[in-house]
Amino acid sequence: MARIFSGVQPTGDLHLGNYLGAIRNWVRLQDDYECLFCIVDLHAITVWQDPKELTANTRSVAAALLAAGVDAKRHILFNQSQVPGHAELAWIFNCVARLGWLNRMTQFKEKAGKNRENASVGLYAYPNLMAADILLYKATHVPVGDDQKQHLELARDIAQKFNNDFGVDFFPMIEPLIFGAGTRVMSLRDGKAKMSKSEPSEMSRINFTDDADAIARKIQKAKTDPHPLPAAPAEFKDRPEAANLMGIYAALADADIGAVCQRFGGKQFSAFKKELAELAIAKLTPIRDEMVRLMADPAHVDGVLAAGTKRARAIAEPILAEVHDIVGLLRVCAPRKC
Ligand code: AQP
Repeated sequence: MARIFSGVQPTGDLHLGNYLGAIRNWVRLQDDYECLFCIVDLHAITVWQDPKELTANTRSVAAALLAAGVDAKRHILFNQSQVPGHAELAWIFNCVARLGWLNRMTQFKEKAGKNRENASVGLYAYPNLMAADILLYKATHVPVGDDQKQHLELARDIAQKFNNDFGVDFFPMIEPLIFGAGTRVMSLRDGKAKMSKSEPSEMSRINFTDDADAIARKIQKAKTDPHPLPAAPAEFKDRPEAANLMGIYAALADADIGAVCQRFGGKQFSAFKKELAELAIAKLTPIRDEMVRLMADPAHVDGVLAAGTKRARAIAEPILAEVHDIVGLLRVCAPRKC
């Protein structure tokens, strides 16, 4: 079975964008791939995280993933910092990747903003850590959203350069798994901005933790435009909010966007929002209820992560030991636990 590595940052509550763009697809991949699902806490700290919140978010993201259908018995669920091999391989990749490659990364430019001098070195080197996440397990497939495509290309370049530099055929070429509908969910307050955990307005996103009332309220208050709904996707131009809400409906209903436009085209937003809210509540509240149940037992969630960590380390250790040998790092002690 081909191996998949997927990551999510514990930077806040998971939201509908994470669900439709990533997690729902991860769950669907579980029958066809051997999966490593990683809560990437080392990536999270590339921007400031309150330590207590980071710990709490790591647990709640684990609970959310389990509630959404991640099967931690068949697959591996763990948090990145517990497998030190990630940071170690990332350092080796810091020495393989070229500055010019990182300088081209658009996400760094977006996240660092105008005050680039004040961004952390970790934020700049983030793509090298992402390459290490994947290659530490010799994963061959990575489910990615549009926003991560450039980082994945870089991971491929790093694998290739490592193999060339050391004259080995060690790291596999990574293939992206790109999904269709629902890959990019936008803010409920601004159809041009991505739905995001770190956006200050709670009204911009539907969280996994939202109950039925909160979901209905957020959809009811979602930004719209004054026109009736488009009857075809071709009419989405200059109507980002309509495109977003109808796209969310299509993704939640597993329906074709054209069919959704045909059904609601010409109707008012108010009637459509009612149906969208009902659908979102039907799909999301069972996940929320299960998440609440899991969060009431943090020791159980920690236990799941501990078991996953053990299994992740068991895969990573021999791969990292081979990397040491290839690079020529003298091993004078018995292979240590990574
Ligand atoms: N709005 C979105 N639409 C579709 N997919 C999304 N993802 C995130 N937001 C959307 C996908 O979810 C996976 C995990 O993302 P992440 O938490 O690791 O990082 P992110 O993309 O930076 O997510 P956020 O919510 O925007 O977090 P912050 O605010 O902390 O930066 C990824 O596969 C991502 O594509």
